[in-house]
Amino acid sequence: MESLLSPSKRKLLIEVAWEVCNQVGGIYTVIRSKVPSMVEKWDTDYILLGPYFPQRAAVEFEPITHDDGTEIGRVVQSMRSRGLEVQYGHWLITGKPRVVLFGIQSLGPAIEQVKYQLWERYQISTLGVEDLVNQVVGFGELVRIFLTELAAESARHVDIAVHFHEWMASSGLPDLRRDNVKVATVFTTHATMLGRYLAQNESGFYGKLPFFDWKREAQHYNIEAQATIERLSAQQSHVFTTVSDVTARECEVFLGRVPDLILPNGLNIVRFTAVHEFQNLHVKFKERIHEFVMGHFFQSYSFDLEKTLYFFTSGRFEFSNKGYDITLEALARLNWKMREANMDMTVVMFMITKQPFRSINPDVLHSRALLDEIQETCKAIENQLGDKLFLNAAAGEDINLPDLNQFVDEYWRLRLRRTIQSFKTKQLPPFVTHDLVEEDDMVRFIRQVQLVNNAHDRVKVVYHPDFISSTNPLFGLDYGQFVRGCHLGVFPSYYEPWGYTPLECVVRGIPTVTSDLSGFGDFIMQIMRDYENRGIYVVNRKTQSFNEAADQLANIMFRFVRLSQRDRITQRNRVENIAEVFDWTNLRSYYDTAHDLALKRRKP
Ligand code: G6P
Ligand code: 1S3
Repeated sequence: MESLLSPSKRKLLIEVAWEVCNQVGGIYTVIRSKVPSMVEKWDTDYILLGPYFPQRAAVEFEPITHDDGTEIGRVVQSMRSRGLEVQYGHWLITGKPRVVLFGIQSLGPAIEQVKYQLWERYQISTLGVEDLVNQVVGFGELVRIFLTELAAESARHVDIAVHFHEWMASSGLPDLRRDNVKVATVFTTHATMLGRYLAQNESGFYGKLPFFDWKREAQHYNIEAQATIERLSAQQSHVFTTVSDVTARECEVFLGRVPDLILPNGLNIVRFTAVHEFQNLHVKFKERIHEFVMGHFFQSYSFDLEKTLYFFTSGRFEFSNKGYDITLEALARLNWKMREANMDMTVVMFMITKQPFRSINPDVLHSRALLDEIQETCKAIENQLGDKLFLNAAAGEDINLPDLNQFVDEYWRLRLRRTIQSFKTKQLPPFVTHDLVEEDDMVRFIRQVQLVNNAHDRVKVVYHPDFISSTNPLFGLDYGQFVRGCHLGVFPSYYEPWGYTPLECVVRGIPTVTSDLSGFGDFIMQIMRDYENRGIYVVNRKTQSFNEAADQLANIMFRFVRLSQRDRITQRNRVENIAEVFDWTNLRSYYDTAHDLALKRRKP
């Protein structure tokens, strides 16, 4: 198709998302990691729009305080002069793009008129909706005002493409089309609202998919406003896209439009020049996980850390969507297989998610502290012994090694004995690290499959109902470091439009399990034949029953446990080698196509 655009016109790209300078979930990762490669192409003709939350923005936003003479700066001034709160500055991330953030409250009572019009024009009822929807509608209106003014001021000499991410950014999109504002629009849905709810609540979701009545289901789950904004945005954008073929099927049913394009998600990948560097990091951070494991388990019993593998899963608490159920079921089968085979290996599985809790379990904290004390005492004994042995060796005539006990003070011996005594307990190591506000499905399932950390179990479970951060006293690692220290990531999701978690393993050289119902798994199967050989295992959840898929997963893990250390090292090298495929410098081209197409469609 030949471009109909005037070659002399400048192009401007604007991306709009609720998660600009406001981290909530996966979309933040998409936008933020993509920025460097967008800036590389668009330079200063790339701007992002987001909501303004002062506390969140404080750490990642730097205002532009002078008149920069740009069309964006002028529109910002004009909106401010009408009493609207508009922040304009740089997002302090790699690439440092310009951003415009809108203070939603500054719309004041005008929000009521906006909501009335949503009803009058599109039959979107926002009566009695949760506050988040009200905020989203306010944000959408401010975005609409901004784009309308910008187009009026500059569309004669600039071609403007606007990319909206999710319904939370796009409630103003239908009006932009209705008013024929001169901007080309792309709308990307990163998951459908209805898909998220129905996959979680309707058994056999994929089989029933073609037969769902979107409106009835939206009413049933009380998400009619959200689902309708999403549907209208999909239908009224010049170009409609989603993140995977898996989600594209839902879009057809729930949003009434087949996506024009699929835009797979990438990361901004920085690889080490020396190949062995990431392997060294694995060892370094594995040591830190060892420390936690010693504190947590060794008060009850011990096992050989040289023969211990760390598996983990991580994600928001959508119990069956994220495949936590099948993971636990498969682990129970793995435990049985390992015991039957008389294996001396141990697998420690970390289930990382976020659930309401009161505090870290005091016993877990206490045992961690006691372990630290044992370590300090050992260090003190080591120093004392070393010094005295040296003196003795230098001064003495006897060339044989003396009895070392004589070099350690009674005080240190007693202290070590006492600490070890209070460290030891007859109780089983807890399988949950925090005091939960209430018992949840994870706890119930762990009990049901009896993975309760008995001494004879080859598979141990640590349920950590909080995301990992470096301030966390149990690990003292950030999420990326924790991933590096593990051996295998396990993410056999049932509902996952894309799924960054397996990709986050791949780029750190950690093998991973995904599923063919996740966008990432589906994509890898399309682009690579020998993915398993490269350390990416895909569980078939599309055509297998829960039971069959659990068996497949148990077998995958059992094979992994039987790999030699040499095999594991080779596999880590192979998986890390794939990373570049997912670098935005490669995947940006999908976005480029979407923007070009929107600009072409807008023109005629
Ligand atoms: C890296 C290091 C090796 C180490 C190995 C442990 O490859 O370079 O020195 O032996 O990790 O691997 P493992 O799979 O047992 O944690
Ligand atoms: C969504 O975030 P989620 O975890 O709620 O968007 C992500 C980015 O596209 C995607 O990776 C994920 O699968 C979706 O579910």
